Amino acid sequence: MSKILVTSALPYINGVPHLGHMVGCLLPSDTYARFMRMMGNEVLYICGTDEHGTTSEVGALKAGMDVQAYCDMNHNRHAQTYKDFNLSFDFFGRTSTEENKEMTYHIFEQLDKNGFIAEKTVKQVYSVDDKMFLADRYIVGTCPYCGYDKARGDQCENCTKVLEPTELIDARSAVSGSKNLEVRETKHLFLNLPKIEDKLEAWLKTKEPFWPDVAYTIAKKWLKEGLQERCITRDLKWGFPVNKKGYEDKVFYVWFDAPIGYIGITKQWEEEKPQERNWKDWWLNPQNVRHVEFMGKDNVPYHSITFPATLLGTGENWTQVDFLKGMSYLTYEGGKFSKSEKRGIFAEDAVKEFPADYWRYWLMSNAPESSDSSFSWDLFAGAVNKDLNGVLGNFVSRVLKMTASKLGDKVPEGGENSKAENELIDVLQKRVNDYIKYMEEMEFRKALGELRAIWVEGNNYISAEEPWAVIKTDEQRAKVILRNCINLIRVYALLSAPIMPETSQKILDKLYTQPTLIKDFDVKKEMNFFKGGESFEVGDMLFERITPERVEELKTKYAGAK
Ligand code: B3M
Ligand code: ZN
Repeated sequence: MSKILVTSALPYINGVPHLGHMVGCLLPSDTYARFMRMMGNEVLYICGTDEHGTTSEVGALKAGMDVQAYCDMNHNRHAQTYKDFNLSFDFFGRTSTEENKEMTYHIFEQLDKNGFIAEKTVKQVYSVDDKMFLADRYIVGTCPYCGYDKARGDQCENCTKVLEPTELIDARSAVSGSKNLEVRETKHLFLNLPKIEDKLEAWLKTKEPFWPDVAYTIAKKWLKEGLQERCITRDLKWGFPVNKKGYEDKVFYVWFDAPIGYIGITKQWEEEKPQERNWKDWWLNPQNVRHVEFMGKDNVPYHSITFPATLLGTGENWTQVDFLKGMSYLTYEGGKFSKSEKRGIFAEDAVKEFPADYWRYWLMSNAPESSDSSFSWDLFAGAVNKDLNGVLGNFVSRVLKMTASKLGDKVPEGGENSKAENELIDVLQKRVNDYIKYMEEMEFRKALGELRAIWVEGNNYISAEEPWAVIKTDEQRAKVILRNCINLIRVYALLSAPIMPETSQKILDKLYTQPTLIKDFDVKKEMNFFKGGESFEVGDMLFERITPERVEELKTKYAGAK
């Protein structure tokens, strides 16, 4: 048994997660954590809300709330949504805690002591009326290139030109609209990445054979372009006050303390049961822990360069990322999800429309792994109707109903497997091996393709063997077929568990049996689990069809303001 530390990128507290966030890191990490537990590993699965930064301050201001209260409220909202999606975190914490503050202070002190912190004076826009320095994107004005009047200080959304805030015409604060802006000098602390570059490159080399292309290419590109010093402090009130003389009125930059948050959150987890848990077993134990990180691809540079460099700079023996799974984006009906335009379906509404497993299945089958993928209601309904209802659901209900009505509510006994069963077992074993291999490699689309194919094998088997016809002339043979089908249903439930945990449990309940590990999965043995005589119940259908009328309704409902 090995120790596997699974982390999902920490969602920003002020955003409402949409399907893209769900499939970008949360669902793949959950699927992997569940799968690895079922393979008999000791898994620690950590996530939480990323709470610092200007966006929280501005969000709270707009909501007319105190920042802490605003974060408390939004943290609970995130936690509830993830619970509704059945994410199996061992702990869902927060980055704004005392635990994370201590961790951030410690790491900063080590970096400073080892000479990796530089001090610099920079020029920045100050809003006199808001009494704060403004981050580039909180300055708006007219784009000097295209004349768009809502261009942000970092980029014009209209013509995509990258801007300096000082280039904007008629610049004003996005917080209050005030034009009373000045350029002021302010001192900041920088992480001296060029000084850690050699160490970082050497470390990255040790990861090369294991890292997926996306992550490795992005990290290499950054190194090739040469690393620059990165500012790790901000002139804000909301955040951890900097623990260095002369900087007490500043706070750490959100991207400095957010990844440290993985560790801080693990400390929170320890504090729930200090006798049993120790954060150091996970974070200061690189020889015995495999750390797998999930994130959207825009987060890759921070996790492959900045954060590893931060940990390397401490000179301490931290557990570093061993495998980094970066995901591309999901679009909504070919366009962007937009909260302000109410376009696209957000996670908290999604689970009100359909059970979590429908989403989990669709999103993982269509995970944007090598390139972006698009959500559409037609595709979603198609997969639910065809794969879930038509193949899996139909097989389960057909087999159990037929057995109950023709032979009673016990697994049929007696008789021996014939060539057809032996062939089925061989085919399934190959597919199961591939499924397990793809899941281990986090090739989710391929894994789900195999899972679907495994379901289809059952349908092919029952169609070819026709127990409903055979029973008229050879009841014993029909019993063998149906017993195999019932065993197959259990196999389906076990293999589907990481993706559809609720459905899996429902199926096992119908068979009055418990979940088990799937390590060294021997199909022949598993197909002989029910030997005959065990009880089962037909119960309800597992899935509901989505009608074309419903699809049209949903399209309209989530199309957004036109
Ligand atoms: N909150 C960005 C994001 O949600 C950021 C991730 C932090 S991971 C340490 O995409
Ligand atoms: Zn422009």
